[in-house]
Amino acid sequence: MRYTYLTLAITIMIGFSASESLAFGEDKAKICAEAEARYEKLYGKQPADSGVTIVKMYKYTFCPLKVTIKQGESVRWVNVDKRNSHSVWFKQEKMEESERIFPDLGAKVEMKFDLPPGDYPYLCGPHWESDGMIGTVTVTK
Ligand SMILES: [Cu+2]
Repeated sequence: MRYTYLTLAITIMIGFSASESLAFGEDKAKICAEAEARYEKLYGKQPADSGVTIVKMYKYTFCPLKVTIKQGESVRWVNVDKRNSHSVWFKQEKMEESERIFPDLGAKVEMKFDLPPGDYPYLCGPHWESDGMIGTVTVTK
């Protein structure tokens, strides 16, 4: 009998955390779909320059959350929000935080990655603690 109660309790806990993370994932997917639409409205449909991957900053989210680039390529962060400013900060790499990027047309941060292959997590200075605004750039050979 005790075993049954314990199993039930564990099942409920697992069920709860699974639905929590699912809701979170769906939310981010929806935000990023909106960010895509915003970007297209602001900048049109033209493809990015070659060797440049674009990350949109929108509603406390980096979209896409993770990007993979080749060593020597660049990432351009564009704010497609309506009001908030954001930044790009590779804190773990002991790099300086970028300036705050406001949602002005053409405002961006662009960085070329000559770093060794690996995962480089980064933060938005004003929103990483409060809203979990965190992204990753993966550099490959
Ligand atoms: Cu931010």
